[in-house]
Amino acid sequence: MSQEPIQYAADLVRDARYVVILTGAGVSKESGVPTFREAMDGLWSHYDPQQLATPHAFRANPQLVWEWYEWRRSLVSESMPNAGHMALAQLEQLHPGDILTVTQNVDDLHERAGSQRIVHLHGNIARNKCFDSCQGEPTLLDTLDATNDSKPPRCPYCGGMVRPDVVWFGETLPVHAINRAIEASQLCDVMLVIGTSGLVNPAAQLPILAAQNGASIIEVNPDTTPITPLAKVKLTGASGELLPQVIMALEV
Ligand code: BV8
Ligand code: ZN
Repeated sequence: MSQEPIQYAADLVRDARYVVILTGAGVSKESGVPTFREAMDGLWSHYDPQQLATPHAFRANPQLVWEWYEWRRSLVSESMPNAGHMALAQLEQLHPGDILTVTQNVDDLHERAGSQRIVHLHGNIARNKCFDSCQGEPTLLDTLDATNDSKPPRCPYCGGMVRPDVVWFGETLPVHAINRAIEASQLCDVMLVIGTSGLVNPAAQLPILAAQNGASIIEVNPDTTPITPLAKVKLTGASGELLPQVIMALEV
């Protein structure tokens, strides 16, 4: 890619008081974690993720949904942060002003890359909770009864089904997370929008909110998305290749 858009993006970030980094599944793709719409390869290819990631699907076929998450968890645990995650963690260190990473991803790759100021809009695939929130919402379960090999496992408090602590379609996002993301989107001068198809709401509204409040949108994505028309700078390509170039241009 020509250096021009890279340098322009770096200049916008350097001059910003408040930077929000909004990421989607694309930022984890080079770590070997399939993007959400690709998370259905092989044995899952005949399922639609939007049909599986719902409370309805879990009630109808708890073992199938549980095994899909077990498969995705194994991919996440075998993966490592890629150069894109590392560049974003470095940006958090380098940037003198406010900076916040708002992720739609349910993996912990931003944390493992060293980013510290992170909001997870859609939960965390590695965490489990009681499907019936029997001790309150969320009833997090950090230890499961290893002797009980039922799929899904059973809640130690109420015997109900255990589910992953992620936000399914048709479920509301954690109030604290979405409120913090909305406030940051209204206040930021620059929003880096990385690796998201911009199809899932309410996350997809955040770049619109930022632009309405005068922020410059920088999109990093090999494809065109509904967010592209809002972008002051479009870096077309893989985040693992482009983000390190932006960081290098920052230091110029
Ligand atoms: C809500 C956790 C209020 C689970 C996820 C009808 C009925 C009910 C609801 C709705 C409805 N119509 C609309 C809705 C709202 C619905 C919605 O938006 N649906 C859309 C899809 C039509 N949203 C909700 O239900 C939300 N809740 O609205 O509550 C409510 C309540 C009741 C009724 C109505 C409203 C909850 C949404 C959260 C869903 N949970 N994840 C799990 O992971 O299993 S969303 C899931 O999609 C992932 O979190 C993922 O991050 C997210 C978005 O996808 P992306 O991250 O963008 O990933 P994707 O694969 O799509 O794209 C990857 C991108 O990366 C691509 O652009 C690609 O080009 C790019 N890329 C590829 N390689 C690279 C790259 N980029 C950079 N570098 C690369 N190397
Ligand atoms: Zn319970």
